[in-house]
Amino acid sequence: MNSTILVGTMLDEKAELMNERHSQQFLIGLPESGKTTFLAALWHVLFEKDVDGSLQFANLTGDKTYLNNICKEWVGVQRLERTKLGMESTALIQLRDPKTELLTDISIPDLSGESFEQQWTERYAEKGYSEIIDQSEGGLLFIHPDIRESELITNASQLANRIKSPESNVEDNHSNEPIEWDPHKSPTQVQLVELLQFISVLNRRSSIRLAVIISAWDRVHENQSDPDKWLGKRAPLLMQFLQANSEKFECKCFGVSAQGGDIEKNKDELQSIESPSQRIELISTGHKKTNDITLPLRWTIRWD
Ligand SMILES: Nc1nc2c(ncn2[C@@H]2O[C@H](COP(=O)(O)OP(=O)(O)OP(=O)(O)O)[C@@H](O)[C@H]2O)c(=O)[nH]1
Ligand SMILES: [Mg+2]
Repeated sequence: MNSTILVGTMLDEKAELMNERHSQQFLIGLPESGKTTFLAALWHVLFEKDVDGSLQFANLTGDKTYLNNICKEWVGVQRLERTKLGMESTALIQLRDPKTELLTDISIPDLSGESFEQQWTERYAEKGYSEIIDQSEGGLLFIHPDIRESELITNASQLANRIKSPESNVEDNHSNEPIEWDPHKSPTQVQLVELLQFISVLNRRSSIRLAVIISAWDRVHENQSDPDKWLGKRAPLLMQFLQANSEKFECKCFGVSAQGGDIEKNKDELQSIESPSQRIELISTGHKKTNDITLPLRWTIRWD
């Protein structure tokens, strides 16, 4: 672990002690759920230190090329490349809390969404992933608002009643050819519950903090000030799973627009904002909107 101390000499002793702390965090989510965009915006805010009260960058061990590259594209409102299997990157970032002067190292690997999809489709987790999860104190689960919806039980029973009724014409409408099961087409929330079940098994801590990030929040038009309500309505299975497993997953929900808008439609508008950190919007239920994208991490590393 890098022991370089970047704060003033009066804090050296304290910082050295605090440097002992390392917090592994995970970042999970299906393909295109907003993980890399979030990481790019987070790196910008940590580094620029231009958002009041936000966590700040103190030091970094490892290669920062990846973080710098995604950040440069994010600042320029460019479309970020999809994270491919095998090109995932990890860096050890030392964070400083300006309110308390505490320091901690965190590592948050940016994994490809495909590696998470594979856990559902092939029921297999890579050894490296298992180790990260086992060592993690907490993490961030991403869900994009354009989710693949599930049929609700209430709708399913209506459909069943229609099929049963003698005047039903359901059978006439479509062929009765069974549709072959394709795990890729499963509802988003079903796949996410499976990811969390993997984590329950792989992580041996009695409890971990899980920040549920509903990304691209600028696309959300219902319950805009209430991400908890959005999740309960649009992903009820996931919400109920989290409530039923609240001893393992201490959970908090955030609506986050890391990009600030649509990369095509709002490009000029986004580019004209002088400070890129001002594009970011984050909301949690019962709190005001803020630009501080470090809040979920502050919560999962238990500095809040
Ligand atoms: N409107 C809007 N779109 C966003 C936002 N954040 C991400 N997106 C879009 O969501 C898509 C996926 O974003 P990524 O950050 O690449 O997602 P990812 O989870 O890293 O995807 P993989 O690398 O495939 O696992 C892209 O088309 C982004 O432009 C946001 O805040 N607002
Ligand atoms: Mg990515």
